[in-house]
Amino acid sequence: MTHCILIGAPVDEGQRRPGCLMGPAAYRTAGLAGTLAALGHGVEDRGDVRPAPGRGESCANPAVHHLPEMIAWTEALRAAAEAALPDGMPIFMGGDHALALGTVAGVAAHAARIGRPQFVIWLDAHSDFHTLETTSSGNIHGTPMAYASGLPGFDPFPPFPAPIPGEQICMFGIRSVDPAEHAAMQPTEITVNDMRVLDEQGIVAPLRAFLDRVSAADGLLHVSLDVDFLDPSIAPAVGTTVPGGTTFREAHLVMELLHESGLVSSLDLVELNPFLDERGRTAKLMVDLVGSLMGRKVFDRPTRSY
Ligand code: 6HN
Ligand code: MN
Ligand code: MN
Ligand code: MN
Repeated sequence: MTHCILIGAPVDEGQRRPGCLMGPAAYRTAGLAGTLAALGHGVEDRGDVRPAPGRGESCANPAVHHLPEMIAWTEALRAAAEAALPDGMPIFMGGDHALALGTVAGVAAHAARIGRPQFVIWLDAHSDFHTLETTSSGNIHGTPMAYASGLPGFDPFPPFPAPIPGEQICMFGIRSVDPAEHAAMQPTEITVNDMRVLDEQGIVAPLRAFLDRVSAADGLLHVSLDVDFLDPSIAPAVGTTVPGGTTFREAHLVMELLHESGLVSSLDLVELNPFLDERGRTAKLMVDLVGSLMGRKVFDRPTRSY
């Protein structure tokens, strides 16, 4: 059984539609702790992270929004991740996806400290591969994967502690990539399983191929789950809906396979905007997906061993 450490990350400054700051409260209301406890896990809620005040940093791109606040969040969340990892599996309850600048920095620093490779699985409609220089929306939630890859263009931020090689990053569900992100990803070895790949091959083969690599390398695996990975028809509570997302069963299957792998060491739940939800259905679906990730299954059957 896993010691699950819930960490609220009410980040709202990575985009412009207020509401993600209510995410941690929505996950608590939807019963995340009880779901984990019912599966036999230990649960500790460390409350919400509070960043220091911003220090007024600026950058050359005038579009960039809430830069000082996001630097402060990045520092605070990195510290929270590093503090939690020796004790158990942190589950970061967002908050918009800009929180991943901090959480992924923290997990990468921890992995480097203990001498294991850090892998990342990015479940998202978007590649989130802008830098502060290329973003035209100026929304920092569109940047965490470029930061984690060690790209230049993040000058006012602390340097990313241990940049994650592209071979250790796998994206699923992708269906909205801006031209500058596309260009920046070209030279990398990141595996981009866009919706076309999932339509053609299904989700099982590409996911197992990646999990086999994590396992062979004795890696740690960070999962970053953006609500917009899911089709908007089942998950309306997100500010950046894109049609053509994963179905209810595809999403659960991803979670079930991740559980079966035994490889997941940390988790982000991001972009839930409870203000846009319909009677809590998106929050409840996200909690149910965490249930599948943490071992809930309909029927016990022999599982694949990694
Ligand atoms: N997310 N590429 C768009 C932008 O504004 O940079 C959308 C970003 C979405 C961010 O998925 O967390
Ligand atoms: Mn704002
Ligand atoms: Mn995202
Ligand atoms: Mn997204």
